Amino acid sequence: MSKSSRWICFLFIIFYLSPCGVFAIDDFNQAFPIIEPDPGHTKLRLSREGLEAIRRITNPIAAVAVIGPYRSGKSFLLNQLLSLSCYEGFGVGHMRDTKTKGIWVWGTPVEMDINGVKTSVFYLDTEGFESIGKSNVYDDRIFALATVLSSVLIYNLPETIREADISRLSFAVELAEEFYGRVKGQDVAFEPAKLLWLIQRDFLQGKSVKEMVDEALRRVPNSDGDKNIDQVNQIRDSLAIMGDNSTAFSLPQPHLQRTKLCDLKDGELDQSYVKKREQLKEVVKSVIRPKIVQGKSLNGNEFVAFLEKILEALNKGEIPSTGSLVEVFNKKILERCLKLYEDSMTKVILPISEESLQSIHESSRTESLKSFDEQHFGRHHAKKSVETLEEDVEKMFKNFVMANQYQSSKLCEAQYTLCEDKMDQLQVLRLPSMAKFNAGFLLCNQSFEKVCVGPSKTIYEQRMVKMMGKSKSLFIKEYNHRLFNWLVAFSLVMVIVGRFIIKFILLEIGAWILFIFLETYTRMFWSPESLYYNPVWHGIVATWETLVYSPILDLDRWAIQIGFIISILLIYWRCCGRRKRGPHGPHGPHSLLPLYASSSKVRDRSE
Ligand SMILES: Nc1nc2c(ncn2[C@@H]2O[C@H](COP(=O)(O)OP(=O)(O)O)[C@@H](O)[C@H]2O)c(=O)[nH]1
Ligand SMILES: [Mg+2]
Repeated sequence: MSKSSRWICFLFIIFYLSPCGVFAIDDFNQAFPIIEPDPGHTKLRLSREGLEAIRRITNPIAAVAVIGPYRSGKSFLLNQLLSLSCYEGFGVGHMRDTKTKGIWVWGTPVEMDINGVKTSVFYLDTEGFESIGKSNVYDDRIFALATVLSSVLIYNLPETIREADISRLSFAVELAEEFYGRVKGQDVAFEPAKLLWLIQRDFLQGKSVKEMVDEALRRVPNSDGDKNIDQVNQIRDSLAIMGDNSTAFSLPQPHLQRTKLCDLKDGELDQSYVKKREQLKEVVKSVIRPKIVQGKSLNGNEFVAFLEKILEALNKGEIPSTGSLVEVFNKKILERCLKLYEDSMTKVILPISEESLQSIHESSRTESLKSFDEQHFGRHHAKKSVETLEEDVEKMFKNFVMANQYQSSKLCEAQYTLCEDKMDQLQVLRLPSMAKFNAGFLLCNQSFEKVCVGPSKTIYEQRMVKMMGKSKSLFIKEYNHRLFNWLVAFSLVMVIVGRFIIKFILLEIGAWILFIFLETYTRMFWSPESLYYNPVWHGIVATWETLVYSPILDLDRWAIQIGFIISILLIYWRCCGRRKRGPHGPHGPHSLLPLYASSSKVRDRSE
């Protein structure tokens, strides 16, 4: 980096850190812009200086905004209300080139005690309408913003009320219709501005200003069904309904010499004007209330945040619409209601059946929509917010459905694997038992029915049926075969036991019979399968089943232990049984079993 560029950087940083770089305002006794037009002069943007002036306020804030046609004396009137000369206050038309652009605020609020609440009242000046070269939408935006921000909206009219003025107020009407009447002491209340018709000149022609307003607001006959007249009539109706929310007031001419007004002191102005102006101040004071948004008054920072929100909504669409404002106000309520839905859904322990989830979703959704209905802003324009809530709820529900599906398949898969393992275990039983297999099969089925719930159940049920069916047919196929082998082995073992160990001839004979039956039968009929249809085989199977598996004894499990105990008993019987018999000699107590005669003979000989 070159030396000179380093210097430039340094100066740049110093400039930004200096007080003027961070907008330190020393004197708040001046007018500041808060809203400016963007270069295209269609949308609005915030102006930092004015916001600084508002931010520092800690009291509840109220605002008085003056709207009306361009050069209708708005700035002059505001100066009069603030007891400021044209040279100190808002720039008055004829003396300065720059006319008010956007919305301006007088930096020092007027402190008022409103029902015991110390309130800071800001005065807002607006750019007038009916000026050339700008889109109407721009005027509407400024108008809408002033309507929303203020607690008292002074509609400054140099002449009588015209149709154009009434239709211009359609936004205020819409707003009032949307937000008015929802002020039920809930934390969602939003009070629309009080409208003050201010007729500046003596156009009353003998009527009182109230009469004039009433007349202006009376429906005009529309026999031709002109759409425009119809629309204005509707606004008239609505404005008339808002009756108690609007006041009418008239001000006479301050002085005949229009251009010299700024140089005249109070004493030089028309005294009836001065008197009426003071009355107007009192009227404003009597109707003004701190701005209440969602149940609470706003301090400086909150007021600025509110302003930002409104501006964003008004700049959003092509035209400033009540709908977009309603959306802004409903945003928080919407979030709350969505949370309500979410909370009641997260209470559900997943997985559950699809029908149950659906019905919980429906009741939670209804509850959430009901709560929104009780709290929301907007009588006619809340539809969009309701749609958004419905969409969000549906989106959230989809996530729950997916989570349910995932949990369900996780659980069913685990249970399926468990059953599959169990079935595999039952396949390789040491002592094949149909009863044990069936019991395991049943248990598996039952626990699957109990554990596997949710949307994956059907598909896993099908897999289970298939797997279990396969496993069962495999088991049956193997069962007879293994039992046959087992019985052959068993008969041979019994032959040995009967002959050499317990030496019980009946056992040996029985074992031989069994062995011969098994072997000859299969040899005679060439296949062991034919044996399995034989009733004798069925008898054998029944006996085997009773022996091998019963609710009391599972031989497959205890076979080794039982075999071990029997062996011990046999060995004991063989050794100790003989010794005991020894002293009695040949005449000792005889065994109850028909033993082999040879063993006693051998003993005789040795004796
Ligand atoms: N005759 C008359 N002139 C006024 C009145 N109020 C303001 N003026 C003059 O009208 C011109 C425009 O006033 P200004 O306050 O700048 O109007 P704004 O554009 O609505 O803010 C100035 O020359 C004022 O002196 C009034 O009540 N009567
Ligand atoms: Mg002005």
